[in-house]
Amino acid sequence: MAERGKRQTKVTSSHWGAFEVDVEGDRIIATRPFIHDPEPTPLSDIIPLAVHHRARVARPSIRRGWLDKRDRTGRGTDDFVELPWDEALDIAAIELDRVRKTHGNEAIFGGSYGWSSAGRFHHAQSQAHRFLNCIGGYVASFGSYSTGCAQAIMPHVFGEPFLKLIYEKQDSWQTIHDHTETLVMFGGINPKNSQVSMGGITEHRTAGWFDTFAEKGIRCVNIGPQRVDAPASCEWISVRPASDTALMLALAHVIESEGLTDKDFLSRCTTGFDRFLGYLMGKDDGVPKSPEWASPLCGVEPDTIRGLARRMATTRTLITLAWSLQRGEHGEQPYWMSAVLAAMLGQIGLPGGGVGYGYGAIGGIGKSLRGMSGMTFSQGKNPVQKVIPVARIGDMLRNPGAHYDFNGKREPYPEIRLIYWAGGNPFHHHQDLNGLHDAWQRPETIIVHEPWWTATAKRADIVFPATTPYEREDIGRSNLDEYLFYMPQLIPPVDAARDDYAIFAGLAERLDVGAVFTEGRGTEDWVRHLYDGYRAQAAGDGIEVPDFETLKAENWVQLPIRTKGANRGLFAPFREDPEGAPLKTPSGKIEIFSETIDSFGYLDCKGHPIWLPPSEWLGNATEAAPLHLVSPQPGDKLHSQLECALADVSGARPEALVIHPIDAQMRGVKQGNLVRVYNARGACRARAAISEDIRQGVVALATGAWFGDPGDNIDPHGNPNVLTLDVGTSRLAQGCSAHTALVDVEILEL
Ligand SMILES: Nc1nc2c(c(=O)[nH]1)N[C@H]1C(S)=C(S)[C@@H](COP(=O)(O)OP(=O)(O)OC[C@H]3O[C@@H](n4cnc5c(=O)[nH]c(N)nc54)[C@H](O)[C@@H]3O)O[C@H]1N2
Ligand SMILES: Nc1nc2c(c(=O)[nH]1)N[C@H]1C(S)=C(S)[C@@H](COP(=O)(O)OP(=O)(O)OC[C@H]3O[C@@H](n4cnc5c(=O)[nH]c(N)nc54)[C@H](O)[C@@H]3O)O[C@H]1N2
Ligand SMILES: [Mo]
Repeated sequence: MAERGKRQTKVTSSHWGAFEVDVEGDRIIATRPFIHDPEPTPLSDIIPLAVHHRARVARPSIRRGWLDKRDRTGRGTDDFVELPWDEALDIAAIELDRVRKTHGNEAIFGGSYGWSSAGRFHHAQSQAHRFLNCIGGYVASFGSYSTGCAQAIMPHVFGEPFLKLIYEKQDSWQTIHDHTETLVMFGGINPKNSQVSMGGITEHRTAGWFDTFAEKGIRCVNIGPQRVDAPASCEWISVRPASDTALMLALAHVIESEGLTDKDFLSRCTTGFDRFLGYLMGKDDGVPKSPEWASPLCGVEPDTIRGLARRMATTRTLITLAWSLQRGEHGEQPYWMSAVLAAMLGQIGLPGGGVGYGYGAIGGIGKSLRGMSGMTFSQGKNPVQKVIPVARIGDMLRNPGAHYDFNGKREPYPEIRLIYWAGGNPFHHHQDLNGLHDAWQRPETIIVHEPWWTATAKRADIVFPATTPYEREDIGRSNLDEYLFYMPQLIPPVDAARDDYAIFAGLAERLDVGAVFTEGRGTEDWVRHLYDGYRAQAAGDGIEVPDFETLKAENWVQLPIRTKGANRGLFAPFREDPEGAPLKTPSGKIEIFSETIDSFGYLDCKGHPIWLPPSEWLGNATEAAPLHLVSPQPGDKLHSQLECALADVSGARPEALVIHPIDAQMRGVKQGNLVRVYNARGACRARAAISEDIRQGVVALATGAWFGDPGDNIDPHGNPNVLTLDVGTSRLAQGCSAHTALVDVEILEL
């Protein structure tokens, strides 16, 4: 920690990369890019303002109505009473004890989804899970908002957990550079999103790779509603959101009709093509899925589809999908269909060919690194078996006891009395926030740890102020990064903030499980303990990492794990010998038809991929809601993090709404005008950003603006989740449907 008045500089890590921090006394005064980052991001620039911002939660705070009479109705409107730590912890511990003794631990929801901050020990969600496990368990959540749908569907197709597939088994950038001739990117590959990677990303390189692709003449085609989803050197095929499956079917139809299907690959490495073929060619339903059929659905000319299909079949082609495609109703279909299309091209398992997911989503994907053992804080075992799909929280709160389908199972929702959240902002990340606000009134108690007064903290009953990473020591390390950081404590905790660990240790002690939770270790002991375990495992892997003291002194080291980039992936051995190296699917092959999924009998996810329009898209746009809203990740921050300080910057809020010139003109909207974006679920303010880089009929509003207060009939800062639809992607995956929403826009003020 810095001495008062003395300036010092250290490096720390974050989900968006490493950066230097200047500290003077108790304050962070500036940040600068890390010297070894070729494409540093500006995301850290706001940290000095955010860390010392007036929106920090200063002291433990309890909502007055809850404190006085356990009232549930004032969430988000009541004021808070600040209490000393001991008193607030006593109250929370007594409440946790009451709920578990009266209703059982199945009444506690502790999914606690969210990115919180980088750092291996102070990972808020892991801390929360470990604590709740120590006191008898909690209802957990499955999957993520990022890839929840893919996590359910793709194991049926490829037989591997989706996360394993994308983090360990995909071609590296180097392999793509060396072998790919045509890169077909559904939803683009955007350096803007590659700024972040969970756990850290030190060398940003996505834009640089695209420069080398352009130099080499690799044809890169961005297929989606926004030109800016890929670097400027790429071609753009503008499509309607949610129509990718129709377009992929048409590509498949051309390939099959023109005799370009790799029948040998299909027969050796896949199962069920014959059952899919009847649907594709229209033998089953009388509707051939031809370019002429797809064109009015996706908005792409038949000739463009034909030309692309031929090119894909005659060059080494890698199909990539943004994760956004599965973050919409029926998101299972484009994901599954992309695998079928790639299988028909017969290039799965060849370097630079086949299909890959999320190259532009997370900066770490595609790096050429040797796998290494992780460094994780043990969460213990959860005695409660109940797990809900992560994005079904609103449903769960609204419908206790009601049955829901999920991946072949049918289960009742638990009745939740207490919600515990540390490290996430559901009033940023969930869909239909007005609906969530109503559902949120049902539980008896809501406990939140937060550094800032987010919309979620404001809607809690008990708020514990948490430290930020700059106020505690930790280790920074991600499996997708080749650097290792000692993250020093740079400043003392702001106001009365405590580490999540210390807060949970205080509660655990009061609930008589203090020693179980802490194992007798303080923070420093834990950090060393985790590090020593990691170092020993690394030695076992033949990788030398410095001892703790050396790392601490050096602040960061580059690990010797970079590989030449020849990543042969999961599918190379399988393609060579499908019998000898089978996939872990029931058939051992890529499942174009899945008997398992078929046996579930779901109408919204059948035995093979099909075209299923979502409930809101341009194909059924109405006069009241004629525009499709996509809500991508923000370029200036990570989700809703540090937003309080960004919002102070003059002109920065409300958030920008990207709108096509014709759509703007039809509404009399000019560049920079304040607009109201609305539908039947809600309304928000936004600032018009008129651009030809978006398809006509589509508007884009990035996520992350802080959701306003209850009673606002218009969300002031521009949070798209007042407009989005809170339905599962299907009964199979129940992922979130954030990109499914029709809206209208009107001018608010001239
Ligand atoms: N419309 C729409 N909605 C979306 C998406 C979309 O594409 N469109 N994307 C979805 C996706 S993919 C995701 S991943 C989610 C992201 O949703 P979240 O992960 O919930 O978003 P964050 O803003 O990162 O929330 C993290 C919170 O943790 C707090 N925090 C940071 N460090 C600490 C700490 O050490 N301790 C504690 N206790 N708290 C800490 C931060 O202040 C912040 O409030 O949003 C989803 N929502
Ligand atoms: N700077 C920054 N980077 C981030 C994050 C952040 O908050 N800030 N969040 C990170 C997280 S948690 C995640 S999960 C990833 C998400 O990564 P992605 O899911 O890949 O990213 P999105 O920004 O949701 O969407 C990318 C683009 O997809 C397009 N799109 C939307 N719907 C469709 C569709 O139906 N079809 C097609 N073809 N295109 C469509 C939109 O134009 C959008 O701009 O990003 C990560 N990267
Ligand atoms: Mo995400």
